[in-house]
Amino acid sequence: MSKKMNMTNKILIWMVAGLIVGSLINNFASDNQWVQTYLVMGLFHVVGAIFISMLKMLVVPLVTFSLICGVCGIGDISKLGRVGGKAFALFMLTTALAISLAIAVATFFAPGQGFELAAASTGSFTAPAAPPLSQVFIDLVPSNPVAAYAEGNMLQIIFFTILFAVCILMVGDKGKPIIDMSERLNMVMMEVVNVVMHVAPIGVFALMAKTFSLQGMSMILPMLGYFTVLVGALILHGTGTLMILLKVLGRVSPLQFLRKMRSAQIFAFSTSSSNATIPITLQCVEKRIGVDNSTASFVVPFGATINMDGTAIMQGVATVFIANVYGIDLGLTGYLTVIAMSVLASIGTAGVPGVGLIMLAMVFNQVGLPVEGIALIIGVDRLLDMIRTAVNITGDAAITTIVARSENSIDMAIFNDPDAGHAKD
Ligand code: DAS
Repeated sequence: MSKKMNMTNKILIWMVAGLIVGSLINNFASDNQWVQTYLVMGLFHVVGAIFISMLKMLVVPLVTFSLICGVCGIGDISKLGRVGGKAFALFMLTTALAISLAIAVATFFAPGQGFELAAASTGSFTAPAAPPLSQVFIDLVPSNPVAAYAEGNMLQIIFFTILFAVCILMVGDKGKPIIDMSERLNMVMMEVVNVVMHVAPIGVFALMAKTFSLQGMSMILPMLGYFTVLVGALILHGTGTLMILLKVLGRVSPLQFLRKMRSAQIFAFSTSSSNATIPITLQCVEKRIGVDNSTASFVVPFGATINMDGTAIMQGVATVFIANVYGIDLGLTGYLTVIAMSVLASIGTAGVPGVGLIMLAMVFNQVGLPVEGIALIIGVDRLLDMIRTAVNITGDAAITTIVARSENSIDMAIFNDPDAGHAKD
């Protein structure tokens, strides 16, 4: 273990400090105008927003250069198809397992039965128009790649960058300078990630302090049944299903994997954004777990965009909860529809804060549940979004590891070294 406290533990301590400070403010200074204006919505909000922008700033250049290196590193197009096919199949499998587990657990504990609607804070929720599935597939292809990069449209960026990188391979030696340049640019971008990691403790502190200042625990009380069942299902999936798949299919130690994924999970928890966490997930998967760039650069951004096990679990539990609250019996067909819709909905939505609620509206529309029921759970969703985003990126990294293992593109010496790839302090 390195003598100086490693960056992950430093970030963890600052995260807990932010949680404590935020909870104290919520309990003792929630009506203090000065604290709310200058500390919570001033200092904490500004520092947290700057930190999230710094993370988002990394995503497009890092994914682009990393993906070009990765695809060109894979070399043959058939392997690219194999890696993509394995990753996609595993993403769909784990999402379906996640929501099935969620529905089973929620049906067993039946949150929402005998629920006093008046007790809960019913905010308002108007579902944004969800794109039809056909449009999701049409939108995969960027009509203007520059706009896709400018807007950070991850699926379109992945589509165009892979096509561009495959064509670099096809031009043979003429493409070599582009590959060399991309490798250098990718190295620089990974160094930029290290620089950003140095401000992470402050950024995570500010995000946590603001969230817990505003989001008091009292909001949870009327929703305790929903909250505990959902957190229980998330923990079951994150430390159960995913770890069993990692052990059986990946043939690696689940405990060692979780130990190596801590910093990415802390970032995901603090930012509630799989997309913003991509640079950290990539760094963990490559430098701490030992997955080759050729696999990690493709599967990690792909997963951050289409693989959301934690979100699927929220959709499963929320569906059972709202059906119970409104006394609606969905029946087996209804739940099978929920499972299918949730898996498909996750493909077309990006990993950003709150996207789970938009997908939930799509699912409710499909099975005839009242979309306004989402207003019941909106009060506790911010905290739950943090936990399910950490599960989302854990699933992305676990599947990247499984695929890398099956392609012999993981350095097990790095995986087994507890200190490998610690972010430079
Ligand atoms: N915050 C989303 C993510 O980034 C997950 C969600 O909203 O459910 O993965």
